[in-house]
Amino acid sequence: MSRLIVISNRVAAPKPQGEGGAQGGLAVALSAALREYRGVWFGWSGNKTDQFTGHIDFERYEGVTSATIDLEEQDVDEYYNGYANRTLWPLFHYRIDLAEYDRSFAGGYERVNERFAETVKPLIEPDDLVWVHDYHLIPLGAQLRERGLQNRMGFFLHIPWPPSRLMVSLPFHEGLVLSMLAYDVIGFHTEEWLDSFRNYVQRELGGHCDADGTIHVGDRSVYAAAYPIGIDYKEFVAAANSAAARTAFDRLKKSADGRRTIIGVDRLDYSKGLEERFLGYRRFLEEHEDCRGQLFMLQIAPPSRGEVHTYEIIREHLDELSGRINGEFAEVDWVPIRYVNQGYGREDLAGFYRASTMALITPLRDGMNLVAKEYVAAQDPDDPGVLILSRFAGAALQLKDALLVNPYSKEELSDAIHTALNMPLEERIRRWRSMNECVKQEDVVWWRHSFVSDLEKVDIAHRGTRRHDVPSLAPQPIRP
Ligand code: GDG
Repeated sequence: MSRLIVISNRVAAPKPQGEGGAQGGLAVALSAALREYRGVWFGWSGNKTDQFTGHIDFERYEGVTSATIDLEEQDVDEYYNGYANRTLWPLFHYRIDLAEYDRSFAGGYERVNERFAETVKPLIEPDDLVWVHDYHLIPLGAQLRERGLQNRMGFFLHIPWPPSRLMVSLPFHEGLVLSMLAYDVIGFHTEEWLDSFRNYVQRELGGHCDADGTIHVGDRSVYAAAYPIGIDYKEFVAAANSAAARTAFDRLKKSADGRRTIIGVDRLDYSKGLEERFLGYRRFLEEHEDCRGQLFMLQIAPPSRGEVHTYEIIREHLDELSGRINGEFAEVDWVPIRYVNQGYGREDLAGFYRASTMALITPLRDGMNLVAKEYVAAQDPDDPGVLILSRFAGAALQLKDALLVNPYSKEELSDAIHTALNMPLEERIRRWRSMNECVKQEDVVWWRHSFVSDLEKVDIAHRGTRRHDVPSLAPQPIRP
């Protein structure tokens, strides 16, 4: 069996129990996928260095070798905080109003991708499968090909692919997308993101798409498909049944004092629709005076990307908005929103999910959303809670028995909370069973198998040794 070389921006190899914390969805999913693999996970350590040397730190835990490098401050500013999180993240989440285009960001992004390519290449053996993850590393495949790598290489995008009309607002967008054609397989979470990608390739690059999923642009061909990511179902159900989860369950139930809980768990990010969620809940409190005091919202939102200004702003807005709603509706013995900016261990989260009458998961745009699946997996089969889910999350295409809502509509959110509160047990069980079946079958192992087996099928001999002259994302201005 080939080894698997996973390359992503950050590396979070599985840690001993008790070192939980707020890992992102990608980290959680890949830890699970790599646990069984004889593989290497390569990426940035999260640390800075004065001078990039290409030194790699190796660590081994539970069969996974992690290989990490430190980056210079300028790299982190331009590549991570810059192009990845101030340009691509907002653009790919349809927020061109927040996207910042700066040539230095694009230059830093290219430089760091080159540094990754230079450093990881010596670790890759001829038979290895290479699997690159997410928007931080789109051009890495082309950088590796330029250095002569002929291995089977796949790329998975964990966030949405934007409609072409938005994508073209990115300067030198063609260069970025052409660089993706260096991979053999490209994966998206849903057909919707895949369609947008195909549409871009046809409209902007003059490519064409075969019915079998192969995309052709000039003499290059790549297979692109949808592979919806799942959770580590077994691990999460075990977490939900652990002693720590029971303690967390009891803690929440005790403090709820007979009141029902609406739970939300999200990285503090504008794409997660937290402001709109609070306003929808506020509308509910306004419209249903009789329900005040009978329920409360627990919003867990560990801060992320604190060095990016838009994240400071959203944090301030949410502090202010939650305070305002609490001030407006609270009683001496009841506060409508418990807004918590810290992370919890996975067992704790599982216990909180199980203790909650409903989950309100309403991103404005989300590649998939793993919290929705975790909520389903954590429920008591005899008395499950209700999932209210944004129709703009990738997960909505699989979890059709959730109460699907438009997260921008306060009325829809309010109505859905009311429906969930009053949903009869039989209906809750029926909806939950169908969602649970999907979360259980299409788990992270299924996701990894689907992607990796398509990558294994790539016929390298047929592909030949392609050249990849990729236009720069930050060409220097032409001087007279
Ligand atoms: C990206 C895409 C896609 C959150 N708070 C705590 C905590 N978490 C964990 C959750 C969940 C993960 O973080 C969040 O995953 P999501 O999928 O909801 O969102 P992103 O972080 O934005 O992930 C997303 C994902 O990649 C995978 O492809 O689904 O669309 O945006 O697992 O449980 N974990 C702990 N404590 C917390 O307080 N332990």
